[in-house]
Amino acid sequence: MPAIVLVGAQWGDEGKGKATDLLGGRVDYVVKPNGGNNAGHTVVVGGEKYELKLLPAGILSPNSVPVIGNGVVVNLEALFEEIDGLDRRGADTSRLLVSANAHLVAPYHQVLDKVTERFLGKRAIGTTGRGIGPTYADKVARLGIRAQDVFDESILRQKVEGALNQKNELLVKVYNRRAIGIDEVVDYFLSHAERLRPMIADTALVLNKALDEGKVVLMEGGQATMLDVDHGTYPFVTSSNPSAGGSCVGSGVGPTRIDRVVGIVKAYTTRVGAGPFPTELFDEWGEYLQKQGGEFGVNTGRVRRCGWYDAVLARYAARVNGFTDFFLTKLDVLTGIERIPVCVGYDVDGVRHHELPTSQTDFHHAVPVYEHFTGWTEDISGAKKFDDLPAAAQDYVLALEELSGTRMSAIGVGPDRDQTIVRH
Ligand code: 2SA
Ligand code: GDP
Ligand code: MG
Repeated sequence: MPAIVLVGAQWGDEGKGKATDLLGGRVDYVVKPNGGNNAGHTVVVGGEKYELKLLPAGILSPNSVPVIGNGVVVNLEALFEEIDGLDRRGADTSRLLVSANAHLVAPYHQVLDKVTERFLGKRAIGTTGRGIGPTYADKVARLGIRAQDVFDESILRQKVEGALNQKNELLVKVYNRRAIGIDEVVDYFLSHAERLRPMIADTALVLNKALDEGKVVLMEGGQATMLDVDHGTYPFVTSSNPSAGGSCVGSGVGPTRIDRVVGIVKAYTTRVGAGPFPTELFDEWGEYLQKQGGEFGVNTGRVRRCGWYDAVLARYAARVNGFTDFFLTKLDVLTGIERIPVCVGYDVDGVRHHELPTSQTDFHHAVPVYEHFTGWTEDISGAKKFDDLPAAAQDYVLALEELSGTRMSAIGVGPDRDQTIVRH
């Protein structure tokens, strides 16, 4: 039986949380394969709003087992805080599994994230400040601390010492900060070990066995394609691989087991943090989308930059992820706009581009070429079927489908779980 992958097609906050939650009722395992508590997923169930950061949105589906995969970086304090918050609201978090191989965010990673950003000045990435980049950097440099390490004090101490030798050099000599003591870090990890112990599993084994038994596994990518460290707008990216391939690496589920890859795409575009964004709006329309769409970071509260739908970007995402279909979200936010622009190409210094420019410098200078579509004024938030949408809204969706090159199988018309049109 199949594994399904959900991937953000733009710069994040497309509504992946809602999409997971919607599919979660029909799946047995929901896995988070990448990212950490930099993510922010809002799920609205029966008018009740949940904001998830580190946990997969599938934690709200009572019939599925939520899994934190090996590709995730886990901040233990944030994990337990989030679990406590959900427990207080009556959600059942007892099924959660955490990969023994997931890397842990250490207190020094957060310090480094913040000082590095400050030192970058104008070139800052605009990270969430959660220590995500430095934790992944240590993983690749083989200086990381994994979840399983907190159960062996002597190994833990050796690893912390190794990491701190390097970090303290940097903190003290380059950043003029105080050195961090080994004991304080070791004690921090040990203080969380017993609570973590029952959650730890060989999650790749669990997931592959489940697939063998015909169960359905959903992989919920964090962040998005354009924030992918390989396929995004480097260096203005996160430090993991949110694209579909990253789901395999971050979960231990091989590509041959996946039979559906859904791209979550917003009916317009947003971005948090720095970096190129060709369709960004600096006029009253940007403010309009920001207000109507409630575009604030779930995690940091930052105002999201807003712009029109970029079909070149959507096509790029469809290509690098191999999307089988798109889930189009927030169509309702466009209600009331007379003529809706959609970017169909870029002009870079007089040269027309139909695909993303190879050079990042060109992408920085890309001026969008727009086609305009007739808008609608009818309230669409109660639409249940595609035919319930006004003709102009149907045409807009069909045009996006055509321009983006992939079928739009579901359409979001409001934040609630039920406000979704599924096209058969
Ligand atoms: P980091 O912290 O190292 O991952 O930051 C690197 C870049 O990745 C962006 N990024 C995000 N963009 C959108 N949404 C994210 N999650 C939160 C949300 C964001 C928030 O869902 O609202 O609350 O601000 C997210 N996480 C990382 C980040 O902005 C940097 O550009
Ligand atoms: P994620 O990071 O991709 O999970 O997305 P976020 O939760 O950060 O941001 C998406 C926001 O859009 C959340 O506030 C959702 O409740 C909301 N949302 C999702 N789908 C829809 C939709 O179809 N219409 C409207 N109006 N809001 C939606
Ligand atoms: Mg988000």
